[in-house]
Amino acid sequence: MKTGDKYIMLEKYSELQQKALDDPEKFWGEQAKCLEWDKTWDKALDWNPPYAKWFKGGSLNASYNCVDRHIKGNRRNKAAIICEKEDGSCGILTYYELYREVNKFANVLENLGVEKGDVVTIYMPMMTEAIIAMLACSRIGAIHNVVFSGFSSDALADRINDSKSKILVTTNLLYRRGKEIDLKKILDKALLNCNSIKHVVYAKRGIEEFNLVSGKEYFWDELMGGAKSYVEPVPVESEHPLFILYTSGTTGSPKGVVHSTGGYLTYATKTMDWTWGLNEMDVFWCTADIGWITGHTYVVYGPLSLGATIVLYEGAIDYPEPDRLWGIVENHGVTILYTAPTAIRMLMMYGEKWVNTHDLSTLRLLGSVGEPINPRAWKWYYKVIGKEKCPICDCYWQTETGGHIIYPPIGIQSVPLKPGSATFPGIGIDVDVVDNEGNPVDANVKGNLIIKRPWPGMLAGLWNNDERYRAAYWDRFKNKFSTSDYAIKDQDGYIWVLGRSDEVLNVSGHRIGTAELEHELVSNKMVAESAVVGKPDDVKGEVPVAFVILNEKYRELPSNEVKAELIKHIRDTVGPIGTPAMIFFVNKLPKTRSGKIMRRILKKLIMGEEIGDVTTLEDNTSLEEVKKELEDFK
Ligand code: 6R9
Repeated sequence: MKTGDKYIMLEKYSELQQKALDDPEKFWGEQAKCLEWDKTWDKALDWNPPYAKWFKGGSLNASYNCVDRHIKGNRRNKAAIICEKEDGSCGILTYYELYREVNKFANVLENLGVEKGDVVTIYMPMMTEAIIAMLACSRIGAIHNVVFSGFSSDALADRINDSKSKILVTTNLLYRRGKEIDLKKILDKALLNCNSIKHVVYAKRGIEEFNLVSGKEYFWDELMGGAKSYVEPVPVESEHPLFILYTSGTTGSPKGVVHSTGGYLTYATKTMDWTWGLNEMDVFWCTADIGWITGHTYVVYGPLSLGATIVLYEGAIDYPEPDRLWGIVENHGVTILYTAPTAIRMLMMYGEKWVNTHDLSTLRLLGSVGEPINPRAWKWYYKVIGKEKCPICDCYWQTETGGHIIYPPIGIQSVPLKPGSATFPGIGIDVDVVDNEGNPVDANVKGNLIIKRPWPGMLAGLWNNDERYRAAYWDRFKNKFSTSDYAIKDQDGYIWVLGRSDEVLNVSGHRIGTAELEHELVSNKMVAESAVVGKPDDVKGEVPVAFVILNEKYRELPSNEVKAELIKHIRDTVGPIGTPAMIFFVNKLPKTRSGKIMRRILKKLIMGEEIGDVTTLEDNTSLEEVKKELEDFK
């Protein structure tokens, strides 16, 4: 590897990478020994494109690997989870305590009739019970389906129905910015449309009493009171699904990404180690919500499999004051902080004075994930937070990849960093940047980021949707994995991820399909047609902007009222993260002659850029109209 005229000596990384790519089966077979297996596999990789079976013939249990094996040794009384709530209250769960809770809740699930292969939906904020429920599912071979607690009733109902989930584990209240949010109301509405749900378990909070449907709904505490303290972990086949996690796609409804037990857990554990090089003194804080993949891999499975101490914080990171996050780092002695560029930009906006009242000297590594980090935020993070002593680990990956796939392997050796680049392909990850025909592009030329061979963390499939699995990831580049991201490889081999090449927005690091938002907008009786595009935003990275054609009879209504109604509608159907930052009313949308909305043009108009070639446009008046709306807005 070369940088300018200096050669970068990444011997350890290069050596491992060579081994991994020369003989992947042997390499990954050796890596999988980081876990305890009930039965060793017959074959490390069975690749039948586009399906990979990792560690075929082997069996293991994820909860055993995340709790039982630690309590047998020195980590028995080590803090597993330091949990802090927004009101300042704080608790610690040791590995032994976590073990007991997981066992008891596994028994609760058994008593409710949950069996291996059943789907359990978990709709909870960052409370320890959510992690306990996840691990309890894996203990008995049930498949968890965590739904982000900020999602609306419709989004929750869709995910329950698509996964045919039998059980819902949840709570009645959310605490956010000093307020109590009534989750029960959202749940009641969702449950009206969820026939597969047989039982609901509420980890009740607050003083408000509420009635339960007898024989169907229960309180967590009551069930735990009568539960057995030990449940034998069920060894499952390596390919057995550990979880489903829904994520936005280019078209239609969200996709149920399925991750297997053996491959996923091996990859989560190894990338955790290769990225951060954890030691027993570390306090690891990944601020991602467990409703996203980052929460699955780097709040729960990666750290707990390695026996680390994690911080779990439920609340806003700038509440009650803008220094909340820094206070948590100081109070718990966080050594590794892993957060998103959107959070960094927001905290940067508040200014250094909020940082400098805190002792952040425990920090040794700083992570970034969710979107490309802009150099200004990178430098602030590096200088003001890390005091130029902590490397920035910019980790690129996706729900589908299970763990980091482009990241600086700092756990192995130090790496010269370039602000804005996630550096090199991860160990065992064979990436390339190619043109639309699949031919590699030259250095510094933008292309599509693909992965040329399987890796253990890759998704096992889409829940009950093989056709979509092939179409979304494997067809375009003939059995090579398409990430749907644009990237550049520079002259030194550094990869720069530039953003999505499809119709998916990245709002505060969260994926939202424009198709999903458009679908919900037109489900409102006032809307005839809509087009949603992303607009760059200083803090959130990107925000949705909607162009809407109203049905005739609603056109005379005051536009502010209609806007408010549509925003409410999106909040109710998609959730607050989908809220359009702007809504424009038009009579026509720019379309191709074949009737496809030209979002590319709308985007350019919003950005004030040259529109370029519009020969395929059906009718120019639509453009003039959109331009006028935007002008009026200014
Ligand atoms: C982990 C996660 C995936 C999309 C991905 C890409 C963007 C994530 C990034 C990044 C540049 C990084 N992305 N990390 N882009 N640099 N370090 O966020 O998963 O929610 O599935 O989103 O996020 O566009 O395709 P997910």
